[in-house]
Amino acid sequence: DSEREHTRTGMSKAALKQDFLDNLFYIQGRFREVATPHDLYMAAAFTTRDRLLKRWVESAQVFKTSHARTVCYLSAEYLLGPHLAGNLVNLGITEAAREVGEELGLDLDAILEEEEEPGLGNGGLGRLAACFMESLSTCQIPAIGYGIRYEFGIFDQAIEDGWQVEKTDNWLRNGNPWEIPRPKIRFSVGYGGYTESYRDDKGRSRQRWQPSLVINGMAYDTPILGYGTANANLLRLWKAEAPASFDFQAFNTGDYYGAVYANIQAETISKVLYPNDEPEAGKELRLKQQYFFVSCSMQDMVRLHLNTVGPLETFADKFVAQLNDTHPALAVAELMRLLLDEHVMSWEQAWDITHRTFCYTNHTLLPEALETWSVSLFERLLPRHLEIVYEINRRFLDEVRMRFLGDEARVWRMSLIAEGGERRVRMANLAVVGSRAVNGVAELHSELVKATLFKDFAELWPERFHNVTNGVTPRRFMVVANPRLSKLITRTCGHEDWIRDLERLRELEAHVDDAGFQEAWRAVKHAAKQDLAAWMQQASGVRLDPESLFDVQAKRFHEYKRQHLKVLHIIRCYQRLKQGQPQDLVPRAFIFGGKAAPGYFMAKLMIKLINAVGAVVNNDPQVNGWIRVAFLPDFNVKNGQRLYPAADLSEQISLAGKEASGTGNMKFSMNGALTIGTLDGANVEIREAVGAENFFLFGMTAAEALQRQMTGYRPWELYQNDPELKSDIDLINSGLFSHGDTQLFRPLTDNLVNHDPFMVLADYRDYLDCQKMVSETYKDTERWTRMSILNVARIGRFSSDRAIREYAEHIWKVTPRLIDPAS
Ligand code: 26Y
Repeated sequence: DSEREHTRTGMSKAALKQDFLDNLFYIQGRFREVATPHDLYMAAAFTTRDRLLKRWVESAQVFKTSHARTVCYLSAEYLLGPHLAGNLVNLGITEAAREVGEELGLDLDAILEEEEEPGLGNGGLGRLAACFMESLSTCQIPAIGYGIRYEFGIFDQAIEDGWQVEKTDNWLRNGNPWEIPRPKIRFSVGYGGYTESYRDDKGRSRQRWQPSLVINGMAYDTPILGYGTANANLLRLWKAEAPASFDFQAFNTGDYYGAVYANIQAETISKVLYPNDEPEAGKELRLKQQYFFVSCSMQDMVRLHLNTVGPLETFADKFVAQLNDTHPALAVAELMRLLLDEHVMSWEQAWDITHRTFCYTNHTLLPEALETWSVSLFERLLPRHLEIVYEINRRFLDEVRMRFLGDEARVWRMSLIAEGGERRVRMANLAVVGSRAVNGVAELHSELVKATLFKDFAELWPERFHNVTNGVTPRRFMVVANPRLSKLITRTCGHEDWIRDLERLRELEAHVDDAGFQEAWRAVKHAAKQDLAAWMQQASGVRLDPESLFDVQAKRFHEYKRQHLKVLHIIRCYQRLKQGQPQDLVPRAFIFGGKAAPGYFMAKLMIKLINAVGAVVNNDPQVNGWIRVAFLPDFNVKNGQRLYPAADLSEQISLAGKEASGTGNMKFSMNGALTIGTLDGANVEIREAVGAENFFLFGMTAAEALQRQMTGYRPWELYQNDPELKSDIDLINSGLFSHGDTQLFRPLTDNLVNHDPFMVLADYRDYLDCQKMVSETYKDTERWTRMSILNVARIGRFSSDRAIREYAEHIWKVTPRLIDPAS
């Protein structure tokens, strides 16, 4: 009835309040006086969801009836972060919700704090997928995100005695109000068994796969709303389960335990996110996960096409599928299998469709991070897919041979199968061969992709290679994370349009010399620093002084990201202070956040070192007014949102050529932090955009680093010849930070002095000099403020809306499809 309709979808405070109370009553079974904070959160979430569903269902109807070309984003990770605050912003009802809360005696911020974030990703790649889903909706492009509904996401990080300790992330424990289970959207996924030839009813010889194990994937749908639009797209995540019929056989033979065990085995597949951001050789379960979600997704796309458009000949006109790194690259072989074996197409036609469907984004050049699977494992799990990969390879290598006569070395390098030693399937090569477009994630990275990793492929198919520089959504990383800054910007520009058109931040430039605006700008930053200080005190026990420079490095722990370079800087500051030379210093808080892969020993040792240095520095009254070291435990999306607004300085100090893009660099800069960074990834473009004079640049270029590596890099000579560097490293080994244990950090220091694969020592001196400049600049408050304002004013390019528009135009060839908000 229309009364009810209004309550569930109306945007007035009265409607919101009524729906909130209804949901509290009818879904949570509670009245206001006995509701727990969790009940209140659930009621708020359902009230918000009601409004999402209206937009989502209408979007789905329009997309279906208009046969809209649709982007399918295939990603093993979505690092979504909390839904509620983002959805309130995108619906434009944050203030209304706050006021309704006040009328009911409730604090909206406390309710928002209740949400357990879905951490279905490791870091940059997973968060990028989440930003892209939001921007796809904002840009009104029909899209489906496909992935895995991990029961346990990225582990929660605790710090005990300075070490990282991993705790399971039981994010579904209290229920997930944002997802809609779809028990009728289920697909079977096979593993193992054998393939056989047979003759079909027309007498043609065909191949078919008889798997030895079949499990089910069930869809769980989450609506993703755009900002200020009625467009909502679909995030469809698959949960693995045993087929219902599975247990019968076992029951008949009396094997009750076996039947239940089989169930558990099937469910294992979507149980947990692998917490690594580099492949571990031979992880069978990971290959099973990849095939699981890829198979469900491709079957779903085929089903949708048959239900709406019709014959599969036009599949690639209806869909474009974006491979988020090689993790879903099996989709190429799976679509081929579906078209060949299930839909009886010729190889030529199946390949034409498949190849026109896929595009692939590369996120790394690090050779150790490139996925390969041993042929024997691949064959055991996916025998039919291996046949298909071999056939793709055979035809592809013939093309290479024809084009480069007699160049067998090239054929060897480009093959989908690595030979020599254990034979392995190269997923990156499969992704390139199976896609019509390949892109890197920043200009430098995309150039290096063509010049190094895929050099042979770029020579064969130059037109296939693109760049799309990453971006992040300003809704989450400005409006949600930093309401004070957002309000100041809106007040200063006189409109809110910058939120959907981030280039309009440029209008701030007109105010950069306005003393009153500068003052307000500083007040916003100061308030954020106070908030962070208050939170850090209880989260880590470290007291931070909001007057000091907040110097932040927050990202996954990795040697290439060089958190240890930052540590050497801290130790240098400490030694200078102990020697009574604080002239060129300003009071600083060194703040770190980030998780290490549980099996990455060196990264975990870096975390321990930071906490060990912190324990000494923070307890030394002689330096206490000057420097502090804080480790923010459990860096995730929610905690990131606390961090970005409070940073004065953003550390982007990877060895040039190693960080594909980086996206934290953008989030910091959007919130008015200045960057100290190398010419790596998107740093290069950020510096160009904000102006070289507003960016602290140091270090070798990618070319210089390469050059130096080739001409023989000898870190021990640097160590011997720079007395300050030597004394910093020696201080670590002295046992000062380890209660006299001179061996604890040896693996780290020995590696630096003897190998230093990421050339920390080579950039040490330049980094310290650059940090001196940072301190001097910070002393000039007005200059710093101007630089900070200009960073924000010129960061508009790095909105994920811009990135999505580039993909849409150059790669996907899709156009927006407006959903009428009034319908
Ligand atoms: C193979 C598997 C274990 C695996 C899982 C996750 C491998 C890699 C990853 C994650 C990679 C990742 O996060 N890469 C980052 O992608 C960002 C988005 O493009 C870039 O900004 C960043 O430079 C890159 O390191």
